[in-house]
Amino acid sequence: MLGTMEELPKDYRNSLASAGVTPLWPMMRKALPYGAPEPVSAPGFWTYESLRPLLMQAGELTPVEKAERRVLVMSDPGRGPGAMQATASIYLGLQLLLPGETAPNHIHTPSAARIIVEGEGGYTVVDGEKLPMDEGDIILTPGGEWHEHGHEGTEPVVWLDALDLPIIFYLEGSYSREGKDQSPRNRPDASQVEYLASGLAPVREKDVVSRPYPMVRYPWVRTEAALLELAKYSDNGVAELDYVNPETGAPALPTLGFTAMYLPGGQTLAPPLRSCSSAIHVVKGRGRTTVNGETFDWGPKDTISVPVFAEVTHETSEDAFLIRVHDRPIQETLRYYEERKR
Ligand code: 1HN
Repeated sequence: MLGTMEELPKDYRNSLASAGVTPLWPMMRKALPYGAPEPVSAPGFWTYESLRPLLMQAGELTPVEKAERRVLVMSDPGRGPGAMQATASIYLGLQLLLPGETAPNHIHTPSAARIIVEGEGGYTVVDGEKLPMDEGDIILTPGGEWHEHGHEGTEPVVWLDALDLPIIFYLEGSYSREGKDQSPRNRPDASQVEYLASGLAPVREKDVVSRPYPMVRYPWVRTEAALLELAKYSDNGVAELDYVNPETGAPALPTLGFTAMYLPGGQTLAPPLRSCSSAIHVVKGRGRTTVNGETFDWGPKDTISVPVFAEVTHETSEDAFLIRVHDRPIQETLRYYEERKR
């Protein structure tokens, strides 16, 4: 047993505090738990059915000009009400844009990605490139890239934002700047022009380097088709594909990775325990997922959060397509990503 704070004489503790120091040994086990981390985060579950009416109400209560981004943030149950994060590293929020509205151009240090949940006619402009928002698409707005949203359709558009904000905030690195509206280039985005086929990239002149994020939109139609094709040749019918930078193969963002999953109906899947935390968003299908003994019955557009090293079991009642957002890339960079077989 390590010594505790209470064992130390009161006047000694006061002297330590006055000197601006604190003893390590009473905090040693908290700072370095044995064998595995002890997460604060708890499993979370947000149904679209419960959040959609609240989001539409936000649309009535708060004009977009007074919100800049009209978002309901998913609070980690382990941190409680008001928490601005879903796991230690992942911020999740549902954002609403009504027809004709715009969300102004800005730039910031955290990186973001959005998964389109509902609606047609929404778009994001990233670094001059106008990206249509179709359901299931992933659109990246990496740190340091100007971005703004607009809506040319007739019904509400909703998307799920995932950001590395908790990390950048913890590093005291989070800030933004506002800018003038961008003038979108009059050309379809790179996913529709330059990166139409996996394995093919545009020819570049000598010494011309590609942009750090050459493709910031991943159309869902292509993801779904690729999953179904891969699943045909998989032993258990399950298929998983990572979203990568098409020039380098690197994860979509430096901090966050995105994995598309196809699970056929009637399947039980118990992935390894992972050192990364995740959020799982249901694009289509139904099933039940147990996270550390908590069971969530999910359907289309629902979202689950998974703390580090959680025991996860998925059971599908229908063919299901999921997108998993995770912080494996940052853990790989820091060289501690780990998987443990169950
Ligand atoms: C942001 O820029 C967006 O651009 C969404 O849509 C959510 C949450 C925190 C900080 C910046 C967006 C955000 C955000």
